[in-house]
Amino acid sequence: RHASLPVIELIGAPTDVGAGVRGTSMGPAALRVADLDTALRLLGFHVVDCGDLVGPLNPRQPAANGYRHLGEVHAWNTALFNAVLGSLSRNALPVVLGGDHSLAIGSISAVAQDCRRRGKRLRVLWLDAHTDFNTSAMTPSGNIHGMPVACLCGHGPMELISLSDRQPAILATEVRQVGIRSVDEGEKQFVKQTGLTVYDMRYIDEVGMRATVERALEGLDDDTHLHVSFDVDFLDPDIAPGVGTPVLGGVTYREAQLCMEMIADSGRLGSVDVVEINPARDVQNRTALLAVDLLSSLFGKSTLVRPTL
Ligand code: 4U7
Ligand code: MN
Ligand code: MN
Ligand code: MN
Repeated sequence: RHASLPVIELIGAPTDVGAGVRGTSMGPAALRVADLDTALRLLGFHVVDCGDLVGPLNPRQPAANGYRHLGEVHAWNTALFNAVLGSLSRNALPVVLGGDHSLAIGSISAVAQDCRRRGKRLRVLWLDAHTDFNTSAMTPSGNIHGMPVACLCGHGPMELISLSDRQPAILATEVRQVGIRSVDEGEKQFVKQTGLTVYDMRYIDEVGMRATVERALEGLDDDTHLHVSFDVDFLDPDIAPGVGTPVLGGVTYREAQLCMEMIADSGRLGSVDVVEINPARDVQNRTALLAVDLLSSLFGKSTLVRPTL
């Protein structure tokens, strides 16, 4: 192990209460079976598996006031907020193993609070097929995993927007979204109105992944904490079938590798969510294995010593 590398703490959050399709609660186990800890240790990191958080079961209820399972989502996020804040206070690098994407409310609320305490700037890189910017007024499903970015920006129920010491937890200007290809009608208007920076699939098609990630990481300085929220439905469902909400036309294997390698090269990575893996929809744990492969690149594995471009 290298003394200069941070300790990586794996925090399992086996929940699917924020999703429409059940099964992401098996995500942490799938990532462990795919040997995430070993992959990161091979890169020289000291890895501590903190095990799984405990929270309420899925009550399988319909939406009430525009939200499904608000109380359960709140309970999981409170536990995760405390776990991530603890990890950051130990100067570790937390990797949240989801679980559905509603977990990003707790993890990023904690990251934002820690940044304020340290006087650091924050950049959130949101890798996803979806913008996750719905509110109760516009959600077509009531599923809170479609709402975390809105909640973090202060648009959501009181219990989810007030986890951290400030409201809103983050500013929309701190977020960059990459890989987007499914945005609901009302959500689209709200994204535009808010001025959220979205690099959608068409943008990637037109300028390429290299220029896209360059722009998404533009302006990072030595004092910026970079949080990567990696929803595996960012990837094309042909290579990542084990997700609850697959959308055609996603990021290819090579594009994803380049994206992860460029983030690693920035040297600013401070925390990660890997969410929405659904082993019940997967084929031979392919999606978790792919996620581990990509997380290795995110943490600095590179295949070649390459010439300067
Ligand atoms: B994910 C959806 F309607 N937008 O709100 C919704 F299409 O965390 C999907 O990105 C949300 O996987 C997907 O229910 C949430 C739907
Ligand atoms: Mn292992
Ligand atoms: Mn998502
Ligand atoms: Mn998604």
